[in-house]
Amino acid sequence: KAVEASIPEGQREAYGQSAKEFTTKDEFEAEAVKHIETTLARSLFNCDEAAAYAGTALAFRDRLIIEWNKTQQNQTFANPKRVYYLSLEFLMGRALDNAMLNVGLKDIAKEGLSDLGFRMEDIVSQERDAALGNGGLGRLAACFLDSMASLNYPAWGYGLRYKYGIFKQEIIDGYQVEIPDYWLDFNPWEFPRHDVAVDIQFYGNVRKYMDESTGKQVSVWENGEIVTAVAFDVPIPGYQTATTNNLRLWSSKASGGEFDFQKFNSGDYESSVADQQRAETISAVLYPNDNLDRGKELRLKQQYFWCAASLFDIVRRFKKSKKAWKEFPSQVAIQLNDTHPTLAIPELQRILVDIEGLEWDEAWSIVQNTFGYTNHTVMPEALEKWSVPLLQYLLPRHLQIIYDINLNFLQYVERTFPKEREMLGRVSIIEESQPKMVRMAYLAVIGSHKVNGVAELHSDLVRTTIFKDFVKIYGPDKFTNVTNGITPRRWLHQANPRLSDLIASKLGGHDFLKDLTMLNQVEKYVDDKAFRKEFQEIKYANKVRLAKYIKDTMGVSVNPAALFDIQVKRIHEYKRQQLNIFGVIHRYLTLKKMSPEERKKVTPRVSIFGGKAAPGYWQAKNIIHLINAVGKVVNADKEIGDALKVIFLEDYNVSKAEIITPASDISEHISTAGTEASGTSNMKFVLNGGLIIGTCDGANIEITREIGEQNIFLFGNLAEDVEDLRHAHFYSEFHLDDDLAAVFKAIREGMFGDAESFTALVNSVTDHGDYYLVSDDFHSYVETHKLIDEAYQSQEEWVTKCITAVSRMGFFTSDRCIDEYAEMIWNVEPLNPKVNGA
Ligand code: F58
Repeated sequence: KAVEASIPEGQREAYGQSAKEFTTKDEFEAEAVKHIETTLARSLFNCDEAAAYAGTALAFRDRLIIEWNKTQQNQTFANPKRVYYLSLEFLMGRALDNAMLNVGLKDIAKEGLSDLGFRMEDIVSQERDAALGNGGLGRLAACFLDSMASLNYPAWGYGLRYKYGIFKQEIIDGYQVEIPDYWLDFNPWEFPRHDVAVDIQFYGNVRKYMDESTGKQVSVWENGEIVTAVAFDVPIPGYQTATTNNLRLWSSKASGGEFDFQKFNSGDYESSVADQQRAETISAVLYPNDNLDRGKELRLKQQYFWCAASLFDIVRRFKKSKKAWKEFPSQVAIQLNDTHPTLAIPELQRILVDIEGLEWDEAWSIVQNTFGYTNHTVMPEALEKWSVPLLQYLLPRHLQIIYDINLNFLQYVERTFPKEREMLGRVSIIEESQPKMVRMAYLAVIGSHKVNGVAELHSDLVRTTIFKDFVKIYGPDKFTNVTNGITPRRWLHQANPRLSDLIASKLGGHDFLKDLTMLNQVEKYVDDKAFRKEFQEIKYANKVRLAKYIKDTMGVSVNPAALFDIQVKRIHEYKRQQLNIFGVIHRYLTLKKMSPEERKKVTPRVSIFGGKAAPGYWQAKNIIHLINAVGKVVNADKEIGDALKVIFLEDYNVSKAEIITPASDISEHISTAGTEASGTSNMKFVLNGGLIIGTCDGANIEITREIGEQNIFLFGNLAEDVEDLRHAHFYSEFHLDDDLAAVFKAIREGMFGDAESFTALVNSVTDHGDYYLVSDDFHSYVETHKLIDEAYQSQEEWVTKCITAVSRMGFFTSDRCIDEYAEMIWNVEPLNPKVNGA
């Protein structure tokens, strides 16, 4: 009814019968062919795989956009409270396979493509990854979008449309080389909205005056430079639901058109083009650092540009409803994915006070009730700070607002804790350094009503370390935990269809993909012979697929019957790929000492690594170099043969993860205790029937609790002991583990080529305090790998562990996360996609 009434009379009849959706193979083929022949202007006679991909993608895009329109209409009419997920990163990967599975038409498309002479795998792999993220944080945002749509939450993602995503990695002579990732030459999944454009201001000055009519002080931010934000919308289909949500990405362009014609006509070509390029630079590249804050001006510009455009959009949507401002937090929940969008806090305060004329306190209460903040790290080098002079220059009004927020906050603290004056300096948003710095995490805490960590241990550390004083000030309830999760649609059903189908065959269909706790019913089959056999065959087939990929891309043959030991994630000292490769060297030295007979008894291994190092992170690049150098020697050693192979997979990304994850026997999650906030690949590997070796860190702890201690290989020192150990390295005698000393000796003697290039890596342990406790944990790491070798020898026990573990992974779906956020932080409810006749 509501829909009807709002449609102009003449258009009512047409409503609902406009665009048609294909449902059969023939209809799909017709749509795909139409796109190939018209949209692409290609003849079917020279339709190659790229064209077939494009035709298929465009056919599915049409379908999605029809659902998208209905969803948005439905949300407009129902006008429920919405969630806005602000993330500077969305690591989406490929969209076609996901779209086909979510709308339930992959089989139809497969038959249709086969009619046209194509294989589904070849077509799907034509697509470039949308790689607008670095690692876990960006991928989490992508899983959350999938879950929010699948659970019918009225939710939008807001991000930046980088022209260049995370760089492509090539390995040349064992070294990482970065290649720009220009991914937009054909991207059928975005819809430019040239009509949705917002002007964003930078620089300038603040003028204050007294408004005679109201008697109020008014601040005007003026004389700035304007850059325009243009919206690009990406449809996010839910799994088996009509809900198709929106991811809105902002692209920057010069305001007032392509370039300044005034300047152009007066002969000043260069500066007119330069202005245009300067504007476009804002959304040009994703910063490739993970867990490191570098404080670059362009990064701050990106942050403000995206926050301001998103808030303008959100506020505009709210104002259409004509509700009173105090209703804002009952209509809008904004989640800050780490501190990167923290400028949204002073920006909303600015909109409410300077533009809408609200009183400071009323505005501030709206702000606090609107935002929630998710923290992803307690490591000091990753906590964002911006220099006061830079903020003063780029965003003068925001700096004033931040100072006012800080003043009010410190006055409150002083009143409440009059005897603890030394606390004021500790909790101030402004760090009294030279230059002064704005601590973004503190601003995020103060401007939000809830703060959460991403795994239990991490959330405890958040409460007891970086935000300890704030727990005292606000009470413990403001700080909470939402343990991370992953979408089982992509990370099981799409990446490992055979395992998904095996589970479905026992659970009466694929409903478990929407309620992952149903997996617990799989445990009944742990002793079922046929089930076990099929489970093992699937794992083997997935290993064969990865072995083929390794052969095709690197020319190295690996034995799929060997134990596949995988560590794929960003390269970082805290994640300790160096511990892994030192362990591999130790294994190699041990094998070399054995007789051929002895060697035959050892469980053969393939050690597989993958991951990118930030371009400026020299030590991480040394780790990559060492892994490749070791691989070169070991893989060529005839004496060793299949007993050990060492592989570094180039350019690890989401689509490669979909091939790699289902193929592990063991995967490594071995960060120094207390450093990995959660980790999410640990969940993906276990869900795909692999076991893990890990430290007591992040979500490993909860995975252990769920799947049982006997089904995981834990080792190493505990978080609570890390500080003392580090202290002891400097103030007591440093003892280097004996086996590790032998490894270092081999490296220094040049066993893996130019010893000098590995000096810094070795010295970080021997001479520079071993900050990441590699030596402290080495012995228990090596011993635990021995247990793994033994356990793998008994395949019967091994498969029991794997099946049991899979069946107990229900907790780690991102659907559970989203329900927790919705209930505990956002106070939003799902919206039935079928109401209002949509
Ligand atoms: C990751 N953070 C955590 N940050 O390291 C990981 O434990 C966690 O599982 C994941 O978030 C999801 O909660 C992470 O990926 C970044 O990459 C930032 C990128 C921008 C600069 C600062 C680090």
